[in-house]
Amino acid sequence: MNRTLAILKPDGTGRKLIGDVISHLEKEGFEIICAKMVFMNRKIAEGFYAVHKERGFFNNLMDFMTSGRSLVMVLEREDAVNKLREVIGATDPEEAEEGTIRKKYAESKQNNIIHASDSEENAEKEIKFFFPCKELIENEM
Ligand code: 3AN
Repeated sequence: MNRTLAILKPDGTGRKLIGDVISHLEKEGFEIICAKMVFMNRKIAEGFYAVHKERGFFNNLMDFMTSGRSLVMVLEREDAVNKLREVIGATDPEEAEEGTIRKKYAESKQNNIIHASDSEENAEKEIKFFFPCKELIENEM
């Protein structure tokens, strides 16, 4: 078992897709370990997407990520990082495979509904970014 971070972005929450997306993830065998609604301010969005700071789309991405609430989730299953990337599909919904979350729901490369960590290392960093405290070690409590 391992864990990864998913974020249902403001386009997903705004379009009332929370239930559909969670249901899709549960059917794919993911368990929700931790979840919270976050209305990101600029500082949080910039911190989370710091690796993209030099990219041309960064400012638009910041406007988008601070435009509404996001649902931030820690998900668990076997091979969680790779499996979640597979289940969400390619960054550009037009290139995403049939049946993936982005293919089903996303409108554009920017408004692509959902984020998923792209490596084990980033999953660990991203989980700590949004859930820095002990709430995740529920089994040890
Ligand atoms: P992914 O989310 O598939 O890992 P990244 O990490 O390359 O994709 O990009 C992070 C986010 O930046 C994407 N989810 C998307 O919202 C936005 N993004 C990426 N590439 C573009 C682009 N060419 N134009 C607009 N937004 C983009």
